[in-house]
Amino acid sequence: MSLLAALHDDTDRADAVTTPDGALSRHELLGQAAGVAAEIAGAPIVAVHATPTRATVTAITGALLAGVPVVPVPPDAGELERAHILRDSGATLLLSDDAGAAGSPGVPIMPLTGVRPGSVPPEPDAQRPALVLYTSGTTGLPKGVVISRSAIAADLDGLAEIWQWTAGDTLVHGLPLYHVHGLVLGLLGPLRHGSPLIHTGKPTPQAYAAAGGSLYFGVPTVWSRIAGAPDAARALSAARLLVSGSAPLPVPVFDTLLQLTGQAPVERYGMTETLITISTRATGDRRPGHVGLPLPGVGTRLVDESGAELPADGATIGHLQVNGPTLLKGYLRDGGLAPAGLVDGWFPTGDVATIGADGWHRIVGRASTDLIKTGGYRVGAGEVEDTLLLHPAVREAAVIGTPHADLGEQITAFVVADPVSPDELIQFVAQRLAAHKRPRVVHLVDQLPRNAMGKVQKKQLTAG
Ligand code: MCA
Ligand code: AMP
Repeated sequence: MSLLAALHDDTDRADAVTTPDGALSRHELLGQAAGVAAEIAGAPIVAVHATPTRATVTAITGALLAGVPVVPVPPDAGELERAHILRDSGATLLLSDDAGAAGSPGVPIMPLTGVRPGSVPPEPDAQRPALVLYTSGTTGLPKGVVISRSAIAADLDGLAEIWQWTAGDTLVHGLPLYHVHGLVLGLLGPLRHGSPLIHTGKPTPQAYAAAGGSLYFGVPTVWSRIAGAPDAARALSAARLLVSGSAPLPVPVFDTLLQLTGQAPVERYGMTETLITISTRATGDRRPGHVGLPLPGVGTRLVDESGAELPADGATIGHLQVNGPTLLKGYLRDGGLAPAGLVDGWFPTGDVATIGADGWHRIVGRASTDLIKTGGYRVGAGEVEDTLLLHPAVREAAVIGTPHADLGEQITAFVVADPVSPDELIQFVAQRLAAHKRPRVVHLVDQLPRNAMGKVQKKQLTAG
């Protein structure tokens, strides 16, 4: 079956994808995307300026039809981050109709206006890379995660099975089209399963309420804002499934949504490197604070620091590892494919969890304090620290996530510096990295707490 199976039934002239700038039927999307595919055929990899627009949807779809891997570039990526993504990925073209898109030397911008509809090329090999998604590690610049077409197909089919996701659904979300959540589930899902997509632009409670869908995706910050807008929440009562993921859904938000909409949210867990691996089902239990059972074909286990397997007794906390058909092919490094970091075929997620005797999973948190989740975005402390250190006044920097009612965690920086204002440092980071990576709070301090080895003691910063 082709990756974007439902798209190939282009007899349907109804709107398949609606973005804030207009709608595309399957017929229009397939024709225009096939035209893009013809233009870029043979390119090693293309970048797409990933705004929630018809042009972005057409560009990504065209590259997938052509079998050319796509690297989506966040539209708000600062200059440092954009240059890194374009250079590191080896992209030879940046597809965009947006006047605000910026290429870089050697990466010209290819507009889509004027591309003529084409005929659909043969389906590329399922093992080919489909996407290269840049995501933060604990240190250094973001890494390109290489995701195959077969991993995406397996994940979307698993989700269709357990969520009873069909062409009869209308999916609504307002998530960015450059991460797994908004792009793989939120765009490729509808193109595979045939459910129309309504992208709301900014995911406000009012936009979700007005969209009238059956299936809604959101990160916990989105659901928390909806829970705080009772009229909007009540308008979602008629939906079939409200799905939350990308970060822990606070129990009070779960409870308020249940109370206002009459239905408990479906929680699911995943990573850029593994796609979605664990989820609550459409039928059966939904338990606050729990993410449910592995997807069909996915294995999970808990291990201790030495790698020894731990019991699934609902109480023992261990490092979560996953395996199955949805794992990454590897990381992009030096123009080639570097190993995926599997341990005996298992991917170490970096999350700590419990698994009950009944197979239910609870994500307890992350093993490292150096990966922060803010508004559902994964941000590496090291990348923000390295950027702060580029400022001439900054001598030392330590970045942590601190609890935040709306965002889950907020980025908080502790900085030793010559005279400089916190605001200048926040703007300095915002210019270089994506907007959500800038610290919300900068504490100027005389020194950072260090141990005898000179290593910064971040736990003491949290306490302070
Ligand atoms: C942000 N702002 C700031 C600062 N930071 N202003 C001053 N100082 C700062 N430090 C600005 C923003 O630019 C924005 O301005 C305004 O403050 C509000 O920002 P914010 O509070 O962040 O809210 P928001 O812009 O409304 O965004 C909330 C959001 C967003 C819509 C929930 O965080 C989001 O789209 N999250 C989704 C992330 C996601 O898709 N993750 C999936 C990863 P202005 O209003 O002017 O713009 S994939 C994944 O995790 C796995 C696979 C999985 O399981 O899904
Ligand atoms: P990313 O690679 O940006 O997709 O981030 C993946 C990380 O998000 C995981 O390793 C988890 O820490 C976190 N995450 C995703 N979904 C959930 C969830 N439902 N509950 C708790 N944490 C989650």
